[in-house]
Amino acid sequence: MTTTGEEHERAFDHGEVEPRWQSAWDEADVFRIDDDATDPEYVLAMFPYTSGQLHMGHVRNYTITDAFARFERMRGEDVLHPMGWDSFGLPAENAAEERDTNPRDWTMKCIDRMRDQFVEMGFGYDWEREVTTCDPEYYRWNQWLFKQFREAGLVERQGAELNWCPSCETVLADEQVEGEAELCWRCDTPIDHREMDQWFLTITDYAEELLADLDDLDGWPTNVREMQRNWIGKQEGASVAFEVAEYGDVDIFTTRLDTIHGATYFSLAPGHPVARQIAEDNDAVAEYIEMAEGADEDDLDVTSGVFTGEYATNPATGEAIPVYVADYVLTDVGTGALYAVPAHDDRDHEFATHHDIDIEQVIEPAPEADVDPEDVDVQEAAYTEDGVLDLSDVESSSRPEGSNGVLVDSGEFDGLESAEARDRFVEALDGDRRTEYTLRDWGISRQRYWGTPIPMIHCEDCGYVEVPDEELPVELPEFVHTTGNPLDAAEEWKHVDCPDCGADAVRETDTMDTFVDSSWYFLRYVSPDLDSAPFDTERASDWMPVDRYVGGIEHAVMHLLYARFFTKVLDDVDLLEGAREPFMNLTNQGMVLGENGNKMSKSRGNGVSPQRIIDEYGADTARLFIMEAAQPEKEFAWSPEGVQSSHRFLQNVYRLADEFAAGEIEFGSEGDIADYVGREIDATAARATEEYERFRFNHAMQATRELVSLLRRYREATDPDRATFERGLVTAVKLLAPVAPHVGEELWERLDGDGLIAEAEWPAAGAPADYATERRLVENTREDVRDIVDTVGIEDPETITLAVAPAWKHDVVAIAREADDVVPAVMQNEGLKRHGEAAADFAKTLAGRANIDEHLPPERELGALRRAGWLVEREFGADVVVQSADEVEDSLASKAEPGRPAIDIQE
Ligand code: ANZ
Ligand code: ZN
Repeated sequence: MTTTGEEHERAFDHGEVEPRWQSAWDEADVFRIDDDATDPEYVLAMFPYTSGQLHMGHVRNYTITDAFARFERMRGEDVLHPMGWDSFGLPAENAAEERDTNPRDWTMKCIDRMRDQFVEMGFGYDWEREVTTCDPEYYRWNQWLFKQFREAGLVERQGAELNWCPSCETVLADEQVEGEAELCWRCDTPIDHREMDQWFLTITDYAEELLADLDDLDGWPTNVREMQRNWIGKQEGASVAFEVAEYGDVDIFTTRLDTIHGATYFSLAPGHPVARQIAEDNDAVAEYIEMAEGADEDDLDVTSGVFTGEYATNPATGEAIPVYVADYVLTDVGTGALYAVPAHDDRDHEFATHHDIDIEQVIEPAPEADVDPEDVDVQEAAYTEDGVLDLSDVESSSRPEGSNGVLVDSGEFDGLESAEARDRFVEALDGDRRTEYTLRDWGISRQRYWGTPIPMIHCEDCGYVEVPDEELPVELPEFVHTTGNPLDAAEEWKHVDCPDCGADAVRETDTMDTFVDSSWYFLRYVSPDLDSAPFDTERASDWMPVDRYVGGIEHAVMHLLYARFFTKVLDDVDLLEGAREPFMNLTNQGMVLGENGNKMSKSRGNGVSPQRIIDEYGADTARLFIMEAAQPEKEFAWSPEGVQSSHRFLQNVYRLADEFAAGEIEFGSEGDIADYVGREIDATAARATEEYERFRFNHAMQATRELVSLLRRYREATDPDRATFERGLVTAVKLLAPVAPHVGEELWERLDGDGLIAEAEWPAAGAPADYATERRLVENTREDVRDIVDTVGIEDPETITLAVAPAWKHDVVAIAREADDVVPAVMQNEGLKRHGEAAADFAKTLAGRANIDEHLPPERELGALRRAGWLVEREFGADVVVQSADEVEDSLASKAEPGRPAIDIQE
């Protein structure tokens, strides 16, 4: 960029200015929050995984919380705005393999690089509260909490299916299995699935509460709550027994007991014990089970299955129906067995069609339903309607009762509605009501090195024994390069004495899922150095919940659900008090797309490096552009023009303030105009404040831009009033400062502000009463003048007269806004009688209008138009006269209406 000498002096040199203010904040400890603060505003961004690379998604995420935290701080709030590092995980292990280093050194380097970039972006964190999950002082508490959970009965060892590489003889993480063919990432051998015991946290114990409390999280986006509801997947149903000859009673789980007369086959999951029993004497079934268990869940379609030759007896009809083993029946859902009703279930319909099984209709639309029973053909497609089907997106408190499906061909139950039939069948068949959840327990075992060692020791005699508290943390041994889990190879580390009996024993070599780390890091920020507990219970109870949480939608389910689960458990074991939900308000920022509207990515070659933007334009430009481009939840495409525009705006504000500071502006005093500008300043502050509160930073910046351009016009139009102009500048700079903090500081200094703007007081936000109405009046009037000038074709207007409607017309409007029948109401009004016909005529014109706007009393209209007259003068180069109706000729006065002054233009 080339600039002339003079412009250069006026330009804002970000390379010099930004680091200077970053040090100033640091020295003044602006972002530090005292331990004894009571209930500070807790503003939190999801901490980053330590890839070492800051991308635009991060920049957006962190600019949002930073701007909001700065806004709240200026409003006088104590603000807790911490940052940390989600620093365990497989990528570090892979990087270490590739680079001949170890995960710790690699991770620490990444952290240093990212921290530097955060500082360069001007993000204001309390670095004394920095939390690093791979630090033994952090993961020690993962281990301690694991033991607390275990004590509370929330840890179990259960079998789980794992990826196994037969050649490396090791378990592989899902990420280590490559491609459709499922090859080991190291040796390209096709992997197997093996059932092995793993550690689980029994989150299912909290399924009901995790679901129910979603109803109260009204500071969360609806889609996230819905995703969690679906993930938890509550199904209310029943179980009843079918007798399978020779094998006895087999329980099924169903949500549609009303359809039981339509069952035409019975189906077992491949893992069901009865399926295994049948397989003992039936090769086809044995083969099918083996095939199904080796395959990946998604590889088999709904029609995959095999007939067993056995029959099950339907307890409702006494009918014998064929028993299949089918992969679409899941072993660990419900009872792992179901009766199938092809007429009323899509999957069953597809299966039955493929296997040529009967389809028998037992439900038809109720008379009041939209669908004609004649139009339902279950041979073609399943009729799945029952009126209460789609509950997942309905808050549990407001779910509809009842049903619009009615039973047919169901014996004595014919004619009943589905919902009622379900109740009656449970009784009649001696079934059990049963609630099932799709949510599974949380398997936290990972067979990798770079994670928290699970603090258990296995002893031949004592079984699993906990590592005693005083031996925590169980620190990771040195990293070794190996094909399998490096912890398995760490012989010296692995072999220990049993804490109970002293015999030779072996450490658990699995580490914890890194989601454990992120399930409580927001509590560690409260007391990051505490070495007697994971966090200070009293302070955490006071500071929680997080008031504003901002992060990516990719965490909508797992991270947020696990963090909610942890919070509830911690409350139950008395480590927290009264904070059963961790995050009050949640915002998921939208994606930053590349210029072409595609997702930004290195491989697509459309990535924009934050570092390049910082270097070229400065952090403030990047921050401002991102915040102006869209509201936080919306995605937007990167735009070089947008970046330029933000950059130019910052330079403009800078120049205006600089000219002011340099004493280059001539001042005078003009009462009405100064009044107008003064009121605009107040109104802008009020508007911007509200927009900041609502996380509509783009609107707040729009208001700020308008104020700055008003100040420029003010300066050009007249010799402005010094105090008003200065107040306008100060206000604009303050409104801008949370988003563009470096420019904010620089200008604050030029304007002789006290201390740092980061700690300055937010502008008082009292908008003048009815200001929106006043603005509308001014804007409408300006538009009307423009219309007249255009339509009449006036070249060079000399005088523009604006005449405000008389008081009695205001009275008529007031009556019209209230009354149903306008004309009689006006005619009956004593005060209006003397305006007789004129009042009636005016009432008639109002009666025809759909809505009648609020309006200001005549004196306020006069004042507002007089203050804003200069804008019209500037626009048309004419004199503007503002008068009340009785000061002008009747022919003009009669045209004036409240909110719409009469306009006369003379050439
Ligand atoms: C009979 C029936 C008739 C069902 C009908 C549905 C419709 P959703 O889909 O959420 O309602 N089910 C039971 N156990 C299963 C398992 N282990 N694996 C796969 N599916 C299983 O889930 C409940 C339904 O899923 C149950 O209700 C059952 O099929 C099936 F017209 O029973 B239903
Ligand atoms: Zn032992």
